[in-house]
Amino acid sequence: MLPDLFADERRDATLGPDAGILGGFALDIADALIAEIRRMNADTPFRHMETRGGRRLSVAMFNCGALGWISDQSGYRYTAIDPETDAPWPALPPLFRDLAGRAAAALGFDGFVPDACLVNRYQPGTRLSLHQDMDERDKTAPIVSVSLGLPATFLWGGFQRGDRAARHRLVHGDVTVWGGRSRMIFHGIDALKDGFHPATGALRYNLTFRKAR
Ligand code: MD3
Ligand code: FE
Repeated sequence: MLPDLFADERRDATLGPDAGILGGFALDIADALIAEIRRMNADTPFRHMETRGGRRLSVAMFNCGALGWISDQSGYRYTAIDPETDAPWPALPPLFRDLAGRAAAALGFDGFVPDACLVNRYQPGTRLSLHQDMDERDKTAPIVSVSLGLPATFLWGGFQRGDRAARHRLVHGDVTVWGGRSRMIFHGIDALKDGFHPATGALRYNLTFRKAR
């Protein structure tokens, strides 16, 4: 798999089996992706969800697509209705769906059609501690993520929380794809460093495309 991954100066990298970084894969449409985030955010606020234990997530989030990931006092789950607006999540923009399908196919996952897109917003200091993505019914589908704005340090762990994590830099326009044997890897984002990016200011956005059901 991925015979040409190190073929040129692109920052593509394999992370593990069935997982890779596609350096700059979304760079040509990054401005359009950010415009879609801002358009949807006009009606659908970013919010800091709470964990079952009552802790507030430092990442702010909203969703688009048929289903959205939420966390509250009852735990984690996917819902069709945004509990904040009592309306369906905004539709998945065709540009988003097309990008996710092309990125998945680049790693050999053909026919990926996401039904959920989590939009994460990081401010300086925001972190996402090591976790597994376990709330999706179909664990055979890959997950595609898109980094926009400020750079971040991605933590790539093992199959147990205590496993030592490798660190990878993710920058504006990078796309990552995770499936197969890497689907249940512990992963996270280190505390975001202060900075300014011309496309987003002092923010990092991450789009995470999933097949939730
Ligand atoms: C590796 N988000 O929303 S995306 C998440 O940058 C999440 O906002 C991070 O982890 C972010 O759950 C990282 C990359 C990612 C997503 C899912 C994975 C990496 C993954 C699932 C399995 C292994
Ligand atoms: Fe995750």
